[in-house]
Amino acid sequence: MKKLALLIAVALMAAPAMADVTIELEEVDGWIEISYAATDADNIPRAFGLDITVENGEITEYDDSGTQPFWVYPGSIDIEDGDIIAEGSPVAPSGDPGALDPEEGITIEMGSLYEMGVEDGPEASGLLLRVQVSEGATSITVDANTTRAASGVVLEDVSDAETNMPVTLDLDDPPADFYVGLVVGDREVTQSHVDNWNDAGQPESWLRPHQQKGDITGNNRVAAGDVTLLVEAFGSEVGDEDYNPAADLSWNGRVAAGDVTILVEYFGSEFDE
Ligand SMILES: [Ca+2]
Ligand SMILES: [Ca+2]
Repeated sequence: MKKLALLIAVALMAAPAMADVTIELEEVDGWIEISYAATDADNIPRAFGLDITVENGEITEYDDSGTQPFWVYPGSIDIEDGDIIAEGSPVAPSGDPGALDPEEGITIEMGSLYEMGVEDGPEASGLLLRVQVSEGATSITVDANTTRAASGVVLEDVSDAETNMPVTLDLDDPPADFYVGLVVGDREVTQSHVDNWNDAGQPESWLRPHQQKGDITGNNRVAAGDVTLLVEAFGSEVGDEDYNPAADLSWNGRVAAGDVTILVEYFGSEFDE
């Protein structure tokens, strides 16, 4: 009997405290995504009041497109004759009671107009908001804004959720400035470009608009010096000692015939800047 009690005690200690709602932070393509997940699909979040702070930096941009329908923003929504005429912003105005000042961070307040389970209603998990932070930021933290909600999350049954907050994501590497959809020179960055860029050690050279046209040296001309560097790296791929990402004009992780073709096409070009 004693042994069983001990086993149960050990099992209890090993099990993490069960939160009703967990908040997650993840870096995706230069953005930091703030997501949530509810444990009980029958009692999911109805509203959030969250403070987002950044260590050694600030939030420079946010984007609520394509996120879960928590888009009633009490601080800034406009309603006229029963119709929502402006959806406003998820960020509480800094003058609002309890809202963070811009130099401290941002406070978001989001609620759903609809009940769970109906069309346009929220789901048990999903994306809340994407933010970008300034270069050099070392971490980002999401915590409850207790002025708005005691625990930061109000559930469908109007109780305060148990959560895992505060949640912090360390940003050892500054957010990538080379992301899907970025246009560099004439080329739009794809996911495979981003993968190759990360594998190659995030080369600055790929952010130069003329590198993709054969300016390997970075002097705004495609000339003999570029040919020399391409020849030196020819036949190499990411991970090889002689792989030179600046010579990988096609951004495919290899310095090969395709890169020679590009360099030949632009050989002799001079660019303004
Ligand atoms: Ca050059
Ligand atoms: Ca290549």
